[in-house]
Amino acid sequence: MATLKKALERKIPRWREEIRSLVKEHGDEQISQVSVRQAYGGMRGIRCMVCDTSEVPPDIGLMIRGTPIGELKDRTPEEIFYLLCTGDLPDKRALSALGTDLNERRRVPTYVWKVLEAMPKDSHPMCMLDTAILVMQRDSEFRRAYSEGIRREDYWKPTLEDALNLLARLPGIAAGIYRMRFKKGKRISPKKGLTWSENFARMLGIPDKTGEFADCMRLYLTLHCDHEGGNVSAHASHLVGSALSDLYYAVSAGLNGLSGPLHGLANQECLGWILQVNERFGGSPTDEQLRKFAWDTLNSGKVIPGYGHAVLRVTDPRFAAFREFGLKHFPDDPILDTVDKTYRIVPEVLKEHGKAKNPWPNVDAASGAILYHYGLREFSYYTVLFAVSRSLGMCSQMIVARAIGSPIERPKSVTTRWVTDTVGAATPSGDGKTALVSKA
Ligand code: HAX
Repeated sequence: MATLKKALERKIPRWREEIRSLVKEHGDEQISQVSVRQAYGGMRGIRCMVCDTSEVPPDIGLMIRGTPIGELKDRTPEEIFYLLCTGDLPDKRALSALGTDLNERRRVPTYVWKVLEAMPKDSHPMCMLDTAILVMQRDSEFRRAYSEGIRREDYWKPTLEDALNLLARLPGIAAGIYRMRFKKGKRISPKKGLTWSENFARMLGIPDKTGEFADCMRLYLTLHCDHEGGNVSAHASHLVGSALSDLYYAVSAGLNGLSGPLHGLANQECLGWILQVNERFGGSPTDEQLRKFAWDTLNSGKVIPGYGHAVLRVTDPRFAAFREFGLKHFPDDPILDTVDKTYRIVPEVLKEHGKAKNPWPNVDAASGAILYHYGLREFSYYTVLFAVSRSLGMCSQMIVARAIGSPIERPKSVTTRWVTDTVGAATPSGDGKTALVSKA
C-alpha cells in the first residue's frame, strides 16, 4: 500500500485544484437538460454526476482511465485496481507492494463464517456475500477514524484502508460461500506466491491442471471491474457512501443492486436461456430454430438476457474478449457454439422487433458459457464472481470520491402535478380520487 498511498498522496492535491478551478470558472455552465421522458424514464442519459475511474462511450464501450478495456484484457485485477485508483498502471515495485499488502490482509474473521453458516441453506449466494460484507462493517477504519474526529481532507485514507481490507478478504469469502452453499467440501486455504485471482481460482476448488481456469478467472475479474458511475450498483454504492456511510455499507448497497436480473443477475439468466435452447433442440440449434426461439421469448413478454444496454450501442468489448477467449481455448464447445449463433441471430431479431435501442450483446451474453465449460455450473453463483470484480470499481470510486470531497447526493424530485402544471398539460379527466393529478 505504501506506493499506492504515496501515488494518491501525490495526485489528490492536483485533482482537488483542478475541480476547484473548474467549478469556480465554469460552475454555471449547462452540461445537460432534463426532459419529462427522462424524469419518468430512469434518468437515462442525463449528465449529472462525475466518475473519473472509467467511462462508457456508447460507440466504444468500457474505457478505464482512458484506455479501452480490450487493451487491458491481459492485465491482472491488481493492476486494474491501481489504474482505477490513480490513473496509472503500477510499475513492478508498486504492483508487488500491492500484492503483498493484499496477502497480508486476507484473513477472513471467524465471525463471518459463523454468520454465513447460520443463514438458511437455500439463501442466494449474492445474499450471503452481501451479508458477509455488511457484518464486517464493525471493522471499518473509516467509521473508527470518523468517530475520533478525522479531518475531511483525510477521509480518503481510512477509506483506502477499508478498501484494501475488503478486497483482500473478498476472494476467500466468495470462494468459501461457493463451497458452503453448493456442498463442495471444506474451505481451501490460499497459497503464498499466488496473485489475487489465482488464489481465488484455487480456493474455489475447480480442477485446473493447466492453469487455464485461473486465467479465465483473471480475465473475468478484470473485465467486470467497473462501468462508469451511473449503473445501478455504482450509483447505489456512491449514493450510500455520499452520506459518509463507510465502504462496507456502500459496497454492500451496490451489490444489492447488482443482484437484480436487469443488472448483474442477467449473467445467470443468460446461460439459462442458452441451455434451454440446447435442451429444446438436442444440441446447437439451426439458425431457423434459434430465430423462432428468440421470437417466442419476446412474444411471451420476456427480454432476451445478455442483449441490450442502457448506454452501449455496439457489441460490448467485454463480450468480444470472452468470446475470443472461448474460441481460443475450446472452439468446439456446443454451448459456445450456441452463444456464437445467438450473436449472429438475436441482433437481427431485436432489430426487427424494434424496441431495444441496442440489439447487441452485453458482457453477460458470453461469460456464463466460459464458466460452464470449466465446470463452474451453479448459475446462481455467477453474480458473485461479477460482484468480486465490481468491488474493485466501487472501492476505487469511493476512494476518489472521498479524495475530491464529493458531497452528499440530493437531487430534487417533483410530483406529477408539478410536471403537469410546468409543461401546461391538460389535467386528465376521470376519477379524481385515483388519478395522480386530480382536478382541484
Ligand atoms: N430483449 C427484449 N427487449 C429488450 C431487450 C432485450 N434484450 N433490451 C431492451 N428491450 C426493450 C426494453 O425492455 C424496453 O421495452 P419497453 O419499452 O416495453 O419497456 C425497450 O426495449 C427499450 O429499452 P432500451 O432503452 O433499449 O433499454 P433500457 O435502457 O431500458 O434497458 C437493459 C437496458 C440492459 C435493462 C435491457 O436491454 C435488458 O433488459 N436487457 C436484457 C437483460 C440484460 O442483459 N441485462 C444485463 C445488462 C448489462 C448489465 O448491467 N450487466 O450487469
